[in-house]
Amino acid sequence: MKATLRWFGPVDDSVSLAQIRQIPNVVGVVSALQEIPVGDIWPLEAIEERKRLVEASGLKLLGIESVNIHEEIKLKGAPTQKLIENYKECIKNLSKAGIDTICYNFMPIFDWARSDLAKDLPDGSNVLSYDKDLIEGKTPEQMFDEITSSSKGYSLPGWEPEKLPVLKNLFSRYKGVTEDDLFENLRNFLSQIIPIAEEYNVKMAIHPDDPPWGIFGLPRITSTEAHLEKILSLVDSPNHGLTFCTGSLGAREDNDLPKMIRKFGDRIHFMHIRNVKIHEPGKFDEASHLSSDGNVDMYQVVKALHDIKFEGIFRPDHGRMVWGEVARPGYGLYDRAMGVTYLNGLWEAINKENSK
Ligand code: DNO
Repeated sequence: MKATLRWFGPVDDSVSLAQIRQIPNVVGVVSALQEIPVGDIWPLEAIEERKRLVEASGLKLLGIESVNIHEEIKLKGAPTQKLIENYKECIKNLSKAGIDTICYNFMPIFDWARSDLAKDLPDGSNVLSYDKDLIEGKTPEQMFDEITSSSKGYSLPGWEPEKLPVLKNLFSRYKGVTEDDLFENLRNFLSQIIPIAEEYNVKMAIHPDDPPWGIFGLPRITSTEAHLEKILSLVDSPNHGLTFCTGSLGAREDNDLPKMIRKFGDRIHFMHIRNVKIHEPGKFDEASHLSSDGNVDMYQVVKALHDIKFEGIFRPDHGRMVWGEVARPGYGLYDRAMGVTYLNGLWEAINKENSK
């Protein structure tokens, strides 16, 4: 498997490509043009420019995280068809620039959600954390305000400020939208874009819900093994696969991650690997990557990946803020570098054990 880090580009990341280049075995980054409004076509020149920048550092641009899906597509509103055509153009342009993996999600309104972006831990580090009681006590607007105002000035993909003024309207439009409706809207999207992904040799990789349960009464369809199985069956194509995020899925104890990895096998195109410490259902902190710091058994996760001969890209996912680092919540350098190094160690050990 190929190790990458997520990199938010030259003006919106505290971590440089030169720093990433020095982490052992990290061969590339995944990135995005988050300055382009959701729903617009990504111009080929802008993609190539980002690629040139990455390659000049000695790294490769190994995937896009994310080309976000416009809310109208999820709602199958009037402009859906035009927006799907735009999405197809993005796929084509990314393919022309040599990109073969695209991550996206189909979560209504909010991407990931947390009740605290910097919860202090006893060891002096801080982490992103989720407490359903705190979330349920807020209005969506309050949560939106709190999250965007704790971003330390960095953009938070999925939390674009232009969403705030239309939040109420979006919520009213999701009233009555069931999980089945959302599955159908996803099917409508996939049935049109996967043929293009096939033609252009691009692997589409849907990211799970984070947290993996409904929030504010919105439908969620990417939280469990059964959900992912259903999603994969919507369109039967190797180009329609998963971003398997152990931190998102792992916040539910009924998700057996190693079993799911073995089951979904070569439909997994991208791995996000991180740990979570579950306090009780609906309450968790993000943790260091180490198995004993959380509920995800990293050895079993990496072993399952080894068993399926996973050759796709992976990235250590969110890290804690340690050593006084100031960075976008979840995306500092130090803890992610420790995380990926630990994962490389597990992979090496399992690999050597198996080749005896
Ligand atoms: C959080 C990320 C997600 C992910 C999107 C994929 O930090 O893992 O925001 O990028 O859900 O579209």
